[in-house]
Parts: sequence; C-alpha cells; structure tokens
Amino acid sequence: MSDFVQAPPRLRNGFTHNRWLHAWLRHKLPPAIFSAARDDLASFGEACARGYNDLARQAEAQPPLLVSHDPWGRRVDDIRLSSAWKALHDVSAREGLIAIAYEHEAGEWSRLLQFAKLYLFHPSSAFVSCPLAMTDGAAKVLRDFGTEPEHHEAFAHLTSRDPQQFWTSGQWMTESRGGSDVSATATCARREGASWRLTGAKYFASATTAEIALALARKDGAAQGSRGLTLFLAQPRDEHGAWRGVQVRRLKDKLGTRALPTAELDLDGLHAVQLGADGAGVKTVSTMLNITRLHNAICSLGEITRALEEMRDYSARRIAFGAPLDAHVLHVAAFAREEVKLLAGFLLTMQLVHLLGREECSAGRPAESNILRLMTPVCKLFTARAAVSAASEVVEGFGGAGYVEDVGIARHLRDAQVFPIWEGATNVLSLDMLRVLQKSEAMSALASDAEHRLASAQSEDLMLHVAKLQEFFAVLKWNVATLLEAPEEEQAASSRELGFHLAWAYAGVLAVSWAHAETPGNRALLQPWLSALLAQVHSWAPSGHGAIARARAIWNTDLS
Ligand code: UCC
Repeated sequence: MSDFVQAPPRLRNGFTHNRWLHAWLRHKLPPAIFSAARDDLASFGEACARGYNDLARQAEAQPPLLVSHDPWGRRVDDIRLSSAWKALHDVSAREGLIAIAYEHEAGEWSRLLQFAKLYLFHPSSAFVSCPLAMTDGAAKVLRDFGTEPEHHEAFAHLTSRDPQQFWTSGQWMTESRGGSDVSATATCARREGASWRLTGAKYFASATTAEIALALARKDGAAQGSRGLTLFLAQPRDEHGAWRGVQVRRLKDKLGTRALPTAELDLDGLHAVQLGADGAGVKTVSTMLNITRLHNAICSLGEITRALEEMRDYSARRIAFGAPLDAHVLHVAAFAREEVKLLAGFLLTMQLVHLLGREECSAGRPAESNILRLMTPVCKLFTARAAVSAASEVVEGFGGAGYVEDVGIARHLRDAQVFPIWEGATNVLSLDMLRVLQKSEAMSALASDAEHRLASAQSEDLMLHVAKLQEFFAVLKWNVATLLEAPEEEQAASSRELGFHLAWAYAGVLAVSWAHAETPGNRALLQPWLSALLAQVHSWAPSGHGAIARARAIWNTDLS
C-alpha cells in the first residue's frame, strides 16, 4: 500500500508576494501615499491569506438557507447566513472597503487604494465581494443623484466603517424576461403620497440580505421600453429585520458563488423613494453598472491570482515524470499565457480605477472620462473571460485533484464562470462599447493617449514594442472609422473581436509605459512579459459580410 501523501498548496500574503500589486503601486502612487498605505495593505494581505480565508471556506461550507415559515405557521422568509459570512461583512466595514473611496483621504489615489484592498479580499470573501460591488455602485448613485433625506441617510450607512452602522445594497434590475435587456421591466410603481409602492418580481437579487436596494420600475402610465423606467430606492426590511412588501420565492441553486444568497423576490407594494429623473432609470442605474463592472474586473483578477498562486505553489512540489511540474516546459508555458493575460487585465483595470478616482476628484480631463467610459466594458469583458480561462487551466493543471470538490480548486471554475454573466455578458458589453464608439470621441481620446504614452517611452530596449503599438493604433483608428460607416449588423458582428483587440493593445501601451518608468534591471525582467503581451496585438479589421454569412450558415446547418 502506498504511503504517499501529497502536500496541499499553500497561500502567502497576497500583497507582499503579489508580483504586480506592490511594484505597480510603488511605481504609480506618490511616495508619501504609498508608504502610508503599505503597512495596511501588507497586514490586510496577511489576514486575507489566513483568517479571512478560513472564514470564507466556512461560509462556503455553510451556504444560505431559506426558512419560509416559523414553527407557528407565520410566513417569515428568513434567509439564514453563516456566522462566517456575517464576520466577513463586518470585516468589509472595518477595512473601509467602500468608505475609502468616499472619504477621499488620498485624493485621486483613493480609488486605487480601495481597489487594491478589494483585489486582496475577493478570493477570501466567499463573494461578500458581490454585495460590496453593488453597495459601491449604489453609494455613487446616491451621492450623484440623491436629493431626499432617505437618500442621504442610506449613503451615510453604505459608506460607514462601523459594522453596526454599515449597510449593503442590492441592485434589483433583472426580471424573468431577462437581465441584459431590461426594457421589458414589468415592475410597476404607484404613487402613495410623496413616495411610491413597487409591485412586481425580481429574478436575480444577489444581495438579498442587504438593507436597501436600487430597483427599476415603471410608473403607472409611463411609456413602454427602457425610456419609461425610473429608479427607486427601497428599504425592504423593518427595524427588526423583517421583510415588508417582499416575499422570497426561493434561493437560486447556482453553479458557483454558493455562499452568496441570490433569490427570486416578489414585490408586493414595497415602499420606495424615487432616485433620479422620471424615465431616466436606465441612465441613472448605469452609473452603478459602471462601478460594479470595475468590481467585476477586480474580482476576476483576484480569482485568477489566487488560482494561479495555488498552481505555482503546487507545481514546485508535485512530482511527475521524475521532476516537479514546474520543471516541465510545456506546463510552465501553459500557465505563462494565463499570467500574461492576468498582467494585461491588471494594468487595464488599475488604469481605469485611477481615471475613476481622478474623475471623482474633478482632476480628470474630458478625454480621460471618454477613455474610462469606452474601456470599462472592454476591461470587464476581457478580465471575466480571462478568469474562466485561467480557472479552467488550473483545474486541468491539478489533474484529477482539480476535479474533486474537497480539494478546493474546482471552486475556481464554478465561481469564475459567473464573471462573464454578472453585470453584463460579453456580447452586451461589446455592444455597449460599440455605442460609445458611435456616439463619442472616445476612440480618438484612446488613440491620443496611446500615442502620447508611446512617444514618451523612448528607451532603446522598448523601440520594437513602441513601433508595433504605434502602427497598430494608426491602423486601428482608420479601421474603426470604416466600421462605423458599415451597416449596423456588420458593426455588431465585429464588436466582440474589436473589444478583445482593444484590451490587448491598450494593455500593451500601459505595460510599455510602465516598463519605461522602471529601473533598467526591472525593465529587463519585464521584457519577456512585454514580448508575450505584444504577441497578442495584431492588426485588426472588421470581420465583414462574409463572416456574418458564414456564422449564420454554421448556426443554421441541418444536414437532414
Ligand atoms: O442578470 C444578472 C444576474 C446574473 C446572475 C448572476 C449570478 C448570481 C450573481 C453572482 C454575483 C457574483 S446580471 C446582468 C445585469 N444586467 C446588466 O448588467 C445590464 C446589461 N444591459 C446593458 O448594459 C444594456 O446596455 C442596457 C440595459 C443599458 C441597454 O438598455 P437600453 O434601454 O437599450 O439603453 P440605452 O438606450 O443604450 O441607454 C439609455 C441611456 C443612454 O443615455 P441617453 O439617454 O443620454 O442617450 C445611454 O447612453 O443610458 C446610457 N447608458 C450608459 N451610460 C447606457 N449604458 C451606459 C453605461 N454603461 N454608462 C453610461
């Protein structure tokens, strides 16, 4: 009988041992801000690798439970959560995971410090990161559009560091007719004095235990379609935590995110206060969507980083064919591809987070806001798909052990698959990007930014990369202009591919620009990364009518 026992993968401090986070923040932040934040990030990184991670695993082992009635027959719809989940909720408040962005203590750098913490937290959060995303989005909508005392009170709770005062928010948009196309929203709003009563059903409420929710509804008599929708702030529980005006149909039995209580809700005269203008519901809630999409990106990166870290650690100790896995070149090559995607996603996300921080401090230029608007859907679609790809490779890299639940690796694949779905699917985001290209000067802003960064990165050892990117952006500008002249269907057919090309190319620019600012030693270390990243940047042209006809023919083939 074999007495061999494989050592499991080990976790290390996600800040001090992260390849990029520490070095990139040191490069990007003013020295005083970096040194003030470094200790906090290091101790948070340690806690995420140890105690918080243990809590997350406990929360996942004890998923939420819906108790519909009490022992005496009264309907209660009690959603029972583990004490570990509640502890992670309290950690979020104490660590200021929302507050940091609104206190603005580090000015335009505040968002970067917040997202650095979210990056560390996500893989040890059991998806408490999901309500946090919506909480941040709701706080921003309330800050930008809030007019009523209820709005200001909710904002103060969402941005509190006191666990007793801290609230989370839901985002009640998706109905059974769909989550991507919200135009058919059937929830209606009836006036009652100065406020409103909402009646309808929400189909994917993921922060079911949140104290507030932002919900889309149609006022009586309002137009059909999305221009007839208005946004409302609802407070669905009384001071004792009991539901008012809401019944829980059921909790969703999901592929992953198993600790997260996602429910179908019936709204039955739920009291609500209007937020934003009549008929501007989609536009108002899109402020929230742009924030949650950046959260989705940082969570994807957190998931990839953790999965790859476990793979790297295991690869150093798992022996196959007489050598550790990491001595086998094909194994290393397969994961190098995922690492490069991670770097690209990291640079894109952090750049956009910085632009967001600048915009919120009124330090941003209009061109930067255009880039932020264009690249937010691009970044989200890229990082979400990268998460699925990395998780799949890691499960495969662990072999049979990766496919077994109690090893804890399969979880990455189940969880990663939510990212391309949650907060806008890849195609929806591609079309969103296309609308921005059609309606704004965002492409010129992006190309000018790229040109400026490349012109500033004139080191001898970067010349080839710079030349390649300069050529790419010159051709790209022309090809995008050509695409925008094409029939609507052709534009749509090319948009997804364009999104991925844009992501790689702008990440390439950011990588070259960062490498230029580094020491010669670090620049040499970055060279293989730059080569691998730039290998993904190819000249791009719209796919054209032939591609559309081919796709339709493949879809419709029936040999019988
Ligand atoms: O359903 C979901 C749950 C999935 C289950 C997940 C499992 C459990 C959770 C686990 C969590 C970890 S998630 C799906 C959520 N849904 C979305 O993200 C929405 C996706 N759809 C879109 O983003 C669409 O593009 C819509 C809804 C925004 C399109 O609607 P419309 O009505 O066609 O909107 P328009 O006409 O494009 O835009 C209306 C206005 C315009 O402004 P004006 O009126 O000035 O022309 C747009 O420019 O809103 C503006 N707008 C935006 N502005 C639209 N999108 C944006 C934006 N992103 N930023 C700024």
